[in-house]
Amino acid sequence: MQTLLLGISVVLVLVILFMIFKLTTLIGVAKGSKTDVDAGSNKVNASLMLIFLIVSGIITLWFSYSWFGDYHLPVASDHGVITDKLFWITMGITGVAFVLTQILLFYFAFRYSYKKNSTATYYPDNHKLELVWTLVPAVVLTVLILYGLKVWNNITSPAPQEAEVIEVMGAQFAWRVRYPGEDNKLGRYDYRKIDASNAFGMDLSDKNSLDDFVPRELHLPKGKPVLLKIRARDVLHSVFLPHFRLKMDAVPGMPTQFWFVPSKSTEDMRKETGNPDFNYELACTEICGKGHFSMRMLVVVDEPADYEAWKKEQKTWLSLNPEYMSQVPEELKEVAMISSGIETSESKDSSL
Ligand SMILES: [Cu+2]
Repeated sequence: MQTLLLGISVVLVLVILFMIFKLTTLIGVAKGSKTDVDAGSNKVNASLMLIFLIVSGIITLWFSYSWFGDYHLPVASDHGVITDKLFWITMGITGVAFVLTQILLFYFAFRYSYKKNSTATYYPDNHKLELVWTLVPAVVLTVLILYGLKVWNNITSPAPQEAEVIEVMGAQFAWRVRYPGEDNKLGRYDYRKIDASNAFGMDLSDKNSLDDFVPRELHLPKGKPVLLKIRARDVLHSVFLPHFRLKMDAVPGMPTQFWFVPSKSTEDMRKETGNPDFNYELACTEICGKGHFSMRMLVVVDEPADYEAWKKEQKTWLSLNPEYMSQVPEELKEVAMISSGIETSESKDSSL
């Protein structure tokens, strides 16, 4: 509070000094003893423009260089290489235009600041010049947009048939993932079935739900296409897998999807980064409420054989929540026992 008051008083003192300066200048003009209005402050402003250009230029270059690794993560997916290329081409073209225009903007403010007796040249228009600065950006932007569209169509094309299908669901405040189990088919869901244990609202009257499993980590196979089926249970969330250059909103009532091929396992990445503790993560990039920061899930990319072995180890959701057998229709009960891996009363009897 004290610091705030001190800050406010400093600002007020500066404002008062500025007003006194202005007032004396105006009195000078009124008396006729001063005709050179504001020449001093004009010079100060002109020099400040140049100082701002140089200082902010140095800070930007230094920051971009020394923090490069923090905002440009190593890429770990096939399409990520293509989107990175698009990003850097766009950054190169717009970056050069930005730097040139900023240098001219601040330099001109300095160079052409008010000077006594200097008058501006009368130069109303130049058709050739206007044509050039309209056509060149138009052509460059059209090429960039067409290239971007091509890349977007490529990465959002339908997933290959053999893709691993995994459901990702955002809910305040955690990600949950569901795998289709041995049948490779995710079961139906119904929001009316959601309760404390059945977070996905899995519909157990669907045969395909019986062997679905819900692990705590997102495992992905290296070198195989993966199709993420994305949905949200309450508010907007956004699936963000930065190393895979993947970002897709999770929208309540409107499932979205994204397919990609992870190209480096967690082990590969630990070697590449030289960090033995490296882990991929799934984050949320939609401010979805108070606990938004905690929406983080560990992602593990396995070699294909390890991935299959991990899948085999997973227990089905139904076997971990056997009380939900009551929701399974009579004709599916036996199938449910077998496909979910629940011990039947007969198998228990025979083991006695
Ligand atoms: Cu979220």
